[in-house]
Amino acid sequence: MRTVYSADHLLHQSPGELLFGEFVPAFEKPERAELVLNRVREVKLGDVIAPQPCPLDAITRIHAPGLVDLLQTAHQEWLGMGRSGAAYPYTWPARGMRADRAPQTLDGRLGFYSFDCGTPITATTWQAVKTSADVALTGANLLNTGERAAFSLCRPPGHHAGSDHYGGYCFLNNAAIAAQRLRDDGAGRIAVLDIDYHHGNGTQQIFYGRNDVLFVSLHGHPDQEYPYMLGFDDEMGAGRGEGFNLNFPLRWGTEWPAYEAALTAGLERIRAFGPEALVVSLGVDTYKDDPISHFKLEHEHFTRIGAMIGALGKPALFVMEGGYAVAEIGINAVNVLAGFEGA
Ligand code: OKP
Ligand code: ZN
Repeated sequence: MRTVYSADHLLHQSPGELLFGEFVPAFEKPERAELVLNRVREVKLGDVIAPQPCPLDAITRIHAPGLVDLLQTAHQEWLGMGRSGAAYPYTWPARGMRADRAPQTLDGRLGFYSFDCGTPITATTWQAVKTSADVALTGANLLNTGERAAFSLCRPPGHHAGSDHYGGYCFLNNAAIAAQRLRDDGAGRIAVLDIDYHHGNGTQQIFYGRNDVLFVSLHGHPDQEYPYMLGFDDEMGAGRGEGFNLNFPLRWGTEWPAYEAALTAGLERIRAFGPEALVVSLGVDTYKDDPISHFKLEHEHFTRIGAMIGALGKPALFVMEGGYAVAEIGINAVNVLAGFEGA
């Protein structure tokens, strides 16, 4: 399969994040995408192509204009206030506060449109974020031209970004933007399968009221794991979307047998839904040595995951999400893709 990649991802580099009260180097770093790309080339997965720049309206199909505008302008405004470094939010709306209107000040808007402090905006973040969405859209276009599969090597990742909020290293929801593109280009039903270790709260929120996009996610249980406030198994969709959201929260220490059982059940629901195509939020932070995660998958299990997805017999767009065991991220991610192709 072909890989869509752009070096523009290097334009986003987080200066660091808070971890247990200390400011530490960011886990989500540029090396991640470079090492996945190296592995794609090493195993000769297929051609590596550049993204086509897409108009902004593919993004505003999913995201609020206020969020998109903030991502584009926040850092310039930050500098204009005499500040340096990256723009971080520090105050967020809580229950009972005004959620019906965005604040006017930059600090107000940074908090209003985000849900954590681990997702800083630098001077060149927007270019990286916009190109990451283009990488996803270009992958969707490959499926539209009849390819059975494509790999969008997105960075920054996207599945935590909701319609009007960013966070969790994510600014725009690449997988959701791609799924919407597939719908807009004629697919009646699309399934999004999220196998990143963390719950794809953004993707769930975006499609929660819809029955044309099924969301299925396997992830660390929100009783134990980020993002803590979404991803429980009683979240099944709302209104017309009822029955079209399916979460498999799994406990710390989850090993292959329990993971395989959940994936089998998730794929069964996708099969019953009968989508024209699948978008896979491909995070490999389920790996046993991931520094911020607590599942126990090994290299070979990623191959098996790919084969199980391939056995659905549907076209699939793989969109890169997380994975922080950097030395092994290429092996794990490309094992899923090779497993899919071998199925
Ligand atoms: C993004 B993706 C460790 C705490 C967790 C946010 C995790 C975001 C994961 N510093 N911080 O789903 O891989
Ligand atoms: Zn993750």
